[in-house]
Amino acid sequence: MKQRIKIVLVVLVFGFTSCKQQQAKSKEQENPELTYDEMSASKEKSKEAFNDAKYGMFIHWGLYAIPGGIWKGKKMEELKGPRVAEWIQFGAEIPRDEYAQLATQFNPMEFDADAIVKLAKDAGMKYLVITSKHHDGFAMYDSNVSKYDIVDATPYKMDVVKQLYDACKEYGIDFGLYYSHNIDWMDSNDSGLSEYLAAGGELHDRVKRKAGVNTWDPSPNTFSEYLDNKAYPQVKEILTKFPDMTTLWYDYPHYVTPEESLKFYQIAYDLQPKMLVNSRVGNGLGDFDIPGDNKIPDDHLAITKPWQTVGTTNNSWGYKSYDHDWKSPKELLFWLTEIVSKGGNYMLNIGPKASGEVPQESIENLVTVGKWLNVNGEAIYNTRKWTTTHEGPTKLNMNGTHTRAADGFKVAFTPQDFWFTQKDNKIYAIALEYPQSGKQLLIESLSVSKAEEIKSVKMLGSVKELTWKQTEEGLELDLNGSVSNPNGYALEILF
Ligand code: FHN
Repeated sequence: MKQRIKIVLVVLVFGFTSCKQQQAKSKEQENPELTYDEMSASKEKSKEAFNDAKYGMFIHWGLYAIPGGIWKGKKMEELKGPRVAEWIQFGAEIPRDEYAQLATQFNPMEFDADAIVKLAKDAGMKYLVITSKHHDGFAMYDSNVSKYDIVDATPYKMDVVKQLYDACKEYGIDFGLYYSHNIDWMDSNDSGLSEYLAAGGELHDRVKRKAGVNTWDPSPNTFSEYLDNKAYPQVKEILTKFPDMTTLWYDYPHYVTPEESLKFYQIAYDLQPKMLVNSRVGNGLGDFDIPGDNKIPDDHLAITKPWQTVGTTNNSWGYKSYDHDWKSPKELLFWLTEIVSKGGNYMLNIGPKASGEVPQESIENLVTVGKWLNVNGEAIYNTRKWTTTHEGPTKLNMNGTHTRAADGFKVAFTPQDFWFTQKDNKIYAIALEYPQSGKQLLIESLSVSKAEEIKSVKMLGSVKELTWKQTEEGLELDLNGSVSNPNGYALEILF
């Protein structure tokens, strides 16, 4: 009898153990520790949607809109560091307590989230990303991690990020957030520069200049304490408060370690596994690349990830009261078509004033581009790059915010300038200028030897018949006076 009880006990213990192991295994199978590559590879559907969207709104808004680029009579150009207005605390070396006093003046009663999201829609933009916390460390949402935020520290007392999130959900615009994870002039001490150097970080120019580092009034805590007590918890809270995001846009990762970059990526994946994280999470990670601010890559064929150019409507991200160098609709259309013809996304920024109003010039130019997209959007959205990106005499190299600000934009496109995109059995040829009436056009990239046999050619938004012939020289074309939009047109070429 004893022997039988013993056997039963052994069977029971074995059964219990293996059941536990099975549970553990199934739990493990449910949440296996994925590698970074596996996490990123699991987002293919989101990457395709990103590549379809093509065009979005960036919003830089914070306490820096109050000075608007001028501090105690000095303009950004008279201060150290970048000329962009959101860097004013760095440029003027404003002590943390003095800068934080700006919060007591921040009361943007003109802010209208619905109007901004409707502007994005009217502009033809498919997504929106706003700064939840920029380098100054001030949160534009109601943070439970830090009271240095728009609800707890200002007379306005409302959460503008939540208002925009809700408006995006209502009007069908995808929502994303920007978060400055490395640089925080209020709480990140030296932003990890000393750890970076101690770990043998490369002593390149930016490091030598201590770029972005609060050297004038650093917080007393360590950088690790900043990460553990502010950055990681705030990223978790924004991904929890705003649970349906398409992108998380980290920025300026110059002193974070590979382990820290991976942790910021992992936090995002754990909370919103379908959401894309940009490459400025740092150290080579990220689901989509950022070639640079106001920079269109020439080596786009070498970019293996989805990519996005971010641009300004004038030459500053944050509101800069005296920067009136607004990009015209024609210039903005150039940026969009050049970027999309190379297979990229364009995220174009607005910098609301301290009042919450969007500069009128931004609104007008974005709406004009939106009217062009109303007619020609089929040549932009959901397309992919073709074998040729551009044909014609106007070659431009857009190489950064500073150079665009210095050089201006005095470009005259010609009717012979064409940018190309493709979708299924269609090629689109986009032109920003019409030919003189009666003037024939020749699109050499569409010759019989360079392209398949063309079945039809039409101008989007026009019902007028075009006269065309495909020859060894190219596609010979007469628009017969067709006009679809004053800022240019798109041809749909069917094969
Ligand atoms: O330093 C920031 C800057 O203020 C702005 O946010 C841009 C936007 O891409 N990112 C950093 C500079 O590249």
